[in-house]
Amino acid sequence: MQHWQQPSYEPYLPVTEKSNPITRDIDRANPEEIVQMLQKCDAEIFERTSHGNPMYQTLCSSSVVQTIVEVSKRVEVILKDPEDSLIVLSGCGTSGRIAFLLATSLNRWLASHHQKQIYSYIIAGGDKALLTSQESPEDDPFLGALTLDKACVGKKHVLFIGISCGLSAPFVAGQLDFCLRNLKIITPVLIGFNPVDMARTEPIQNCSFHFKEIAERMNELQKQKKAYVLNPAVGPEAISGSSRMKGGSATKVILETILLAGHEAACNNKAITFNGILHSLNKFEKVHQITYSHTKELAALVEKAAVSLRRKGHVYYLGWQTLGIIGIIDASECIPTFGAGFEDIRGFVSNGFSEMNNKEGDLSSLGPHFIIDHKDFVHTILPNLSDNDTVIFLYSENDDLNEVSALAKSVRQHTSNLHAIAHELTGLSDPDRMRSQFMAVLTIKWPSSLHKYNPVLMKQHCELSTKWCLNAISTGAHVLTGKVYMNYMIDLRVTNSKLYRRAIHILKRFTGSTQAYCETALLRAIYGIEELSDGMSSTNVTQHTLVANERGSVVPIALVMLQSRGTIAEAKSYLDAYSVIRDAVAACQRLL
Ligand code: F1P
Repeated sequence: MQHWQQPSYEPYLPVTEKSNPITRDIDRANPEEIVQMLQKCDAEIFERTSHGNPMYQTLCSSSVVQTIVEVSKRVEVILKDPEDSLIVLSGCGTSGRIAFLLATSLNRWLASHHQKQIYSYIIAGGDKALLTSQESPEDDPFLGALTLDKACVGKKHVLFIGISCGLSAPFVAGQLDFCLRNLKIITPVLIGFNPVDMARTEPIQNCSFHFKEIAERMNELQKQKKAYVLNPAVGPEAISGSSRMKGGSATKVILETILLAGHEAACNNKAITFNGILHSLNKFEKVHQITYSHTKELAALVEKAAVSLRRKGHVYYLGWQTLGIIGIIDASECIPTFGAGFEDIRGFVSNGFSEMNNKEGDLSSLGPHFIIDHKDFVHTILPNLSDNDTVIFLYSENDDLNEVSALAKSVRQHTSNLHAIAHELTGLSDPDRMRSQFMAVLTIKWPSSLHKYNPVLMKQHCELSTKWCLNAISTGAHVLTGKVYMNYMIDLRVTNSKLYRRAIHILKRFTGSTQAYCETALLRAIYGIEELSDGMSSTNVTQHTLVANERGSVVPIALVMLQSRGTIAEAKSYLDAYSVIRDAVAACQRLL
């Protein structure tokens, strides 16, 4: 049995919030060790057995595979009769971004085959949330239901897939509740990575249900094939609670398996079978093995990115097609996860918003966070680029390699610190010509046996592989610059109720203080005052998170205050003096 599966291991936390024993000392590891730890953590996604623990099912458990078969058949039915039908993929944060990526990619594929585009995506906070973290709408079940209601107008058959890795987001709970009230039209599917017993039970404001109640009702309805719950345990995240990592990857694997099986059944008459689904999941496991067989090269990129961040330089991902979008997503998630600055890691995609193809169109007028086109990079960033910055190109053999070369040439005039992650699919291109353009190229060669020249599958594999590489680079770089304490995201932004609870847990974990004491320290840090007024302590969590959204480093400040029994100003001065949060805490403890 895995250590984290034992009932006594962090018993009060759901799997998705537990700390992973593999990465306990990640903050003391070197780049190669970091990548090896991430490799092991990600391998847990494909764990074959739950080691006799009946509490957990895994991705390859027969009950999970069977549910994937059933849901794929629903997709097949809709694709065969697309009139008045819709498949909605929805989620918050990373889950919504994965929903967006899949819905837009598959709609594009359908359009290119002159078929009706039947996919739609919903992300809490709207399209702005694709590029920036908009976590407060996640707490709003009514907004979730309303957005889904609007999407379903005029439809007679809807397959709704709601994703909440932690089985926790009120936005998704509200949508699922809406589905349960409209089962004649909508079949709801819930994807997440906790057993239903561990779904969130915290009351939702102005709401008669909580997440667990909804998940339980869906579990019951699954017997009548009216609703489905897909919730394998894939193990705790490498950085505790950071569901952008395993949660996002496992969501991608499950959804792509379902949707591809549905498409192949509808378009190529390929029957959806248990073994076929298992085979597809095994292919994704192979993607994991192939990607992480490049540990040394990946570790070298982690190191380069960390050096850039340490020198107050930047990391830029320049990608083509959806690989560029994967880059933008990875970069944008560093801000709420590590308390990173917006300029630290940034992503750009060729053709910007026309490549994104998002519902709300070009968002570039909303400000610098929404500037994502390679052309913008060339105009605004390139002139000031230096060797302190790390530039990483993301492309595959299917991209316009002349365009890749031309941009590489321009970048080389400013920095030699230019790298690439390149996907070789057929081996028909001239890799040597491309290799000479970069300081180093991490070339991932895909055996044709894996995708049999199926372009959709090839693309999905390259995307997941790129996601793993970039998650490793951005996480590793922040770990090496001291932004993680053991395996906790200590400088998280406290912008919704889930993150508020996580912040208090982190403070309890490191100080051993009581819940009430930790919450008071957190509120002092959020409001920037030593003495809380009565009104402040009693204000609701939403109010606290709105204020926290405007403040930086509230958890590190609260932690140092608790450890040193000092004031806010003293805590801030420790943190200013030490860039590594663990060092700041150690220093203030030495003085006690
Ligand atoms: C949704 C989410 C995460 C994000 C952060 C806040 O989580 O936005 O994607 O990383 O943890 O919550 P979930 O509903 O998928 O569990």
